[in-house]
Amino acid sequence: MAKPIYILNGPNLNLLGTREPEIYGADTLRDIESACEETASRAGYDIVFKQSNIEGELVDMIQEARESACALIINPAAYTHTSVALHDALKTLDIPSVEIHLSQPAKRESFRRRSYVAEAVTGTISGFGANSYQLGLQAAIKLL
Ligand code: CA2
Repeated sequence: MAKPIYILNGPNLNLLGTREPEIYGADTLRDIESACEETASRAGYDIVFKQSNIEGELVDMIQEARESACALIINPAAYTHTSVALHDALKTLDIPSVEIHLSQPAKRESFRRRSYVAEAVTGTISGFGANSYQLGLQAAIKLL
């Protein structure tokens, strides 16, 4: 049995579907998880889908993925723009890794233009709403 694909979500993404639908869409994180489960299962993979508001917990999840995952997808949310800890953890991975964003940070405030994560992952997908998760998953699966 193949190892699962880890899909990690950073701070405030547990609030998806409740506020700012014009930026982040109307889907809840649970809706996104279900769609990812379906896409992954069609390709023969299981997923482990997690969310945390705590930077250190996300570091622990990435470290767990080193042993337990075949690929990692991450929406680091606001930590994208601040976290050397996530950058360092992601750099230790020997599996495909994809940074994803619902919105297109490059079109937003200037502080969102810097990603500490982009330099540590295989590739980035952003700006497609909830579909960014599907595209990220497909990109990772292609690499497996
Ligand atoms: O577009 C994305 O996916 C982001 O990672 C979302 C982050 C933001 O800091 C990044 O620049 C881009 C914010 C996630 C906050 O999610 C909320 C969801 C509903 C209501 C309020 C916040």
